[in-house]
Amino acid sequence: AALAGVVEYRNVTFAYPGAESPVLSNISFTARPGQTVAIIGSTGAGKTSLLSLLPRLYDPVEGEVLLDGVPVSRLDRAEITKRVALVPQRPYLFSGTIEHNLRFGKSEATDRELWDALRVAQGESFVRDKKNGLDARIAQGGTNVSGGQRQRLCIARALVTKPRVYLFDDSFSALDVATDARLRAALKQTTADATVIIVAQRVSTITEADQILVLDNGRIVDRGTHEELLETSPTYQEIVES
Ligand code: M5T
Ligand code: MG
Repeated sequence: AALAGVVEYRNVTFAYPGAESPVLSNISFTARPGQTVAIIGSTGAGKTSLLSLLPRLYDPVEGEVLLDGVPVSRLDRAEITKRVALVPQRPYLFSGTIEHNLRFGKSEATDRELWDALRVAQGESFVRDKKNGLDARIAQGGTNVSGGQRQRLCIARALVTKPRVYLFDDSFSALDVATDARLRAALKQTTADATVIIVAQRVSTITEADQILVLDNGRIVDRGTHEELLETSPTYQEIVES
């Protein structure tokens, strides 16, 4: 099971280079293939920072992040990228066709695979509606598509790489509630064997997660399922009511 996709954060503390105080303190959790782990918490809590440590955008100052039992500090980024796809909070599209944007990171994907990914990401119909389909041009920064379309193209791009681990950083926030629900249902099937870590703003996006981590000021203050947290976590209750 060398390529299973088990993610473990072990006593991770992290500060940005040059910063005095850590933005993450003593973070520990495990996410296994077939599981969805959700991270919720107020703005600035450290959710994006937490995700950034797995693909080694930064390295922890203490503790370890492990992928299939191996500290990621021993893997190079290219090796990690084959197994881990991060859909960033501000998804990036570059100047080129939709096809170029989708193939970024996996140039050998077939057209069939691109359309399959678009279908799951709920992006099939708007690409079909474009006169040139996959050949339609995207402007630098994706300024000629809506925020929700941009998110869906970036989710499709991640699906095309068929990773073992998906990191979704607030990837559903620009979608209306119905599209969000359809996308998550389709994703659930497609990513059934993968490890999914998802940062969300809306509680409705994560009620079915196997484990929810409540992040506050860089610390995991509570963890459990939605039902458990409703009973035990005042911080979670506040988020639900907000
Ligand atoms: C946590 C600081 C940020 C905040 C804390 C990305 C980034 C963040 N920070 C930096 O100093 N440099 C950086 O490059 O770290 O920020 P976060 O992890 O982005 O928080 P979040 O994702 O929970 O917030 P949000 O608004 O996306 O819900 O003090 O200044
Ligand atoms: Mg963030």
